[in-house]
Amino acid sequence: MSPKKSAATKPAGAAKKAAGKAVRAAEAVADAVSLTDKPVPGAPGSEPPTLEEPTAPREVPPPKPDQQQPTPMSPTGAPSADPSAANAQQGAYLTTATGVRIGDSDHSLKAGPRGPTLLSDHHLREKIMHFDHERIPERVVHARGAGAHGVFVANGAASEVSRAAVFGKGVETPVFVRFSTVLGSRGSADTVRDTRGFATKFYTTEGNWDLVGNNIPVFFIQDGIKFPDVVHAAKPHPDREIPQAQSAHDTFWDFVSLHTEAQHHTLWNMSDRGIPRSYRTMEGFGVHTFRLVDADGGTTLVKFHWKPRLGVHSLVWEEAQLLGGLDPDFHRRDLYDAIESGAFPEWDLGIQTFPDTPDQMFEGIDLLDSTKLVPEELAPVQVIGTLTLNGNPTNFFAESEQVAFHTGHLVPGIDGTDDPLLMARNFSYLDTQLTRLAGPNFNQIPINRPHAPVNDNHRDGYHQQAVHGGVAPYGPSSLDGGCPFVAGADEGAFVDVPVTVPEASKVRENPATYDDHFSQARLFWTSMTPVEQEHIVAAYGFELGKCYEQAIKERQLLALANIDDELCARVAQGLGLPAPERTVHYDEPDPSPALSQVGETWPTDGRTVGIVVDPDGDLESVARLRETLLEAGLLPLLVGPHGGDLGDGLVAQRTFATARSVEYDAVVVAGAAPPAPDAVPARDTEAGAATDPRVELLVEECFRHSKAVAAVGDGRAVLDALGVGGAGVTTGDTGADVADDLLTLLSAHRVWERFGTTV
Ligand code: HDE
Repeated sequence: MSPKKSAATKPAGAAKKAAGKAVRAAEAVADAVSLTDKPVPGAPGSEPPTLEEPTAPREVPPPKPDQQQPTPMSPTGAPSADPSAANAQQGAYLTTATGVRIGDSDHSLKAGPRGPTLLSDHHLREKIMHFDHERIPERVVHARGAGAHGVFVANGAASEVSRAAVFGKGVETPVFVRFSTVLGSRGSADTVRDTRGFATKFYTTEGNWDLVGNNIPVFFIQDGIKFPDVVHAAKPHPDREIPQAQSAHDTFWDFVSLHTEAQHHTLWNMSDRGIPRSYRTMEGFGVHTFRLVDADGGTTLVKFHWKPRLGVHSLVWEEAQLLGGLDPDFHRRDLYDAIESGAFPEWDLGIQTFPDTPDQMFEGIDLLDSTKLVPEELAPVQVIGTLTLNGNPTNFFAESEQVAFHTGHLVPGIDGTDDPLLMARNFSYLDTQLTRLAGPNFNQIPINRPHAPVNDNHRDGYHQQAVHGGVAPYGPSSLDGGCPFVAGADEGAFVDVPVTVPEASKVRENPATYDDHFSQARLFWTSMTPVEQEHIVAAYGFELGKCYEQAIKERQLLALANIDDELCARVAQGLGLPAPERTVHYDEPDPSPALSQVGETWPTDGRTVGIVVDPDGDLESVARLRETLLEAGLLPLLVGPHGGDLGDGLVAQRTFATARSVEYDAVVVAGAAPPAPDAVPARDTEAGAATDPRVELLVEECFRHSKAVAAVGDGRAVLDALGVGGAGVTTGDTGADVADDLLTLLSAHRVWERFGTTV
């Protein structure tokens, strides 16, 4: 059964049940368990700072409870004796890099207070030298990302088709996952329209397995030799270096309109999949077809899918754009905060299985063509285990930046196929780390160290961490007792599958099946609901509208005509251009309803709710609502006219000045707060206005973005004044009256009816 369906049926009821349960809990609330003091995620350190500068030497504070470090392993894969502090700084005193205590790090050594700085100041030179080299080259693609620690627990279902230990029933494997955007630089915004990376390193007992996937199941190109082309086209223009982290520019559309095999992936990018709500609400895909090998050497072709337990959800375009400025760290913050507050993100890992036939085709779909997906209706996704992310990194650079993934990191029982895209990747990922991580020993960096014994006969090189014994790192050898020895299949060796390669000539040529560039793009388009189609039309309108060259827009319209005439006509209309005729003909594909994001309900864990508070209003109702939402696993944030104490022990986490709608999945107006003193008279308020205009903006934006809106008590007057009502708006006397509705609305992610299209 499709996990989408099974997950959907469960949460639908579950969300309601949770809501009811939460309200009952809140009714009983007050004096019993108080969650009021539950910390809001995001504290910068594990201890609150003192007002005065601390001067008494003391040990380094521990990491925050939500943070994990790479498991301490030796560079050669042996468990390290020293636990959590193994990699962290030591002792109470500031030292040089070689451990000598330092008495002054604020003044350089000079010949007198006004004299020249002396070259003999080693501490100055070492400090500056290290600082000068703190940066390493960012990834050429996927530079912007964020990672987390977690665990993968297999349910045993894949053991039938793969001998990999990681798939054994109940086997728990530590993992590190890194999510990323593709195009932007390391400091670019999280919410740009782009494909997202979803890379997982499994530290299995048989060595590391990396599943380096994306949140979109198809890719722009069929052959890896085109990768530099598509990336050069999508990156900022080489002359002006603009635009940053965008596909809305001429070179991108120039390439994809000429290289039409990119049209399917591009359509996914133009859909809501290109602007995820959260990393936690993205699917992940291995994209290529892989080959699993069972204990008897039997093989099965598979595609890997990550299914988020919270469902697949997206931003709307205006939110994505606003967030780019208001909170460029939106996705990484969401991930870290969810983990810190215990709303651990979860995904089921699933496989679609296909017989390993000589032609490597399934139902007419070429399994070696990464521009094609296999609809779940034809090959259901079978769940083989669950991933839970439960630890934030302790140090971004050491972990998320230095983690090195590689498609060639496979373990016995999991193998690749001859997909020419995958084969180029197998070269590329090794090669790129050589410069990015400065040498061949990157697997000895703590986050990359395997949790399996390493005995590789590789020696020396930059930053060698191991102290290898012996004299015979070669084979055959008789010195060192002939160690190390190669293993047989029954001793856990990775055995290459003897796949038959058909007799052929060496050619630079694609198979004929690769010529179909449009049928699956159409499949995706016809699988979308009207509201999703509307978003796609708007996205093309925006992106092509940003192009300078008319010819490029016209050429892309030709491609759209071959996907769908209505899509083409609507985009053309927005551009003020005629819609061309279709030129490519193919069999009408069956839609795949599993590709749509709309129409189900999902758990609401970790969803953010802004509660606008009037300090002179009903604070008891606010306190109860906050506890109800916390009980239900959400993150309520109180928005007050000022920071600090709002009365009755309630503390503002946001103010009218710092809050903006895009941070919240829903908003509750729990009082009619008049304009705060910091509302700028000329811009923000009119004399005598009843409500702070920033609160009005908050409500209006939430409404426009089809989010749940609630008002309680005097807050109802604010909604009335704004004319906000109808579907997805819930009101009541107190917080308890709206809590159930709010959770039900949030479980559908958005108030889809409000978009004005037939869902
Ligand atoms: Fe990548 N890709 N890629 N890629 N890719 C990199 O490796 C490359 C492709 C993906 O969080 C680089 O370590 C080539 C498909 C992710 O560290 C580089 C080709 C898919 C990440 C590279 C592809 C991906 C990368 C840059 C075409 C989805 C981020 C830095 C043949 C299935 C991993 C690095 C992380 C990163 C090359 C195509 C996913 C340059 C040549 C298809 C998630 O090696």
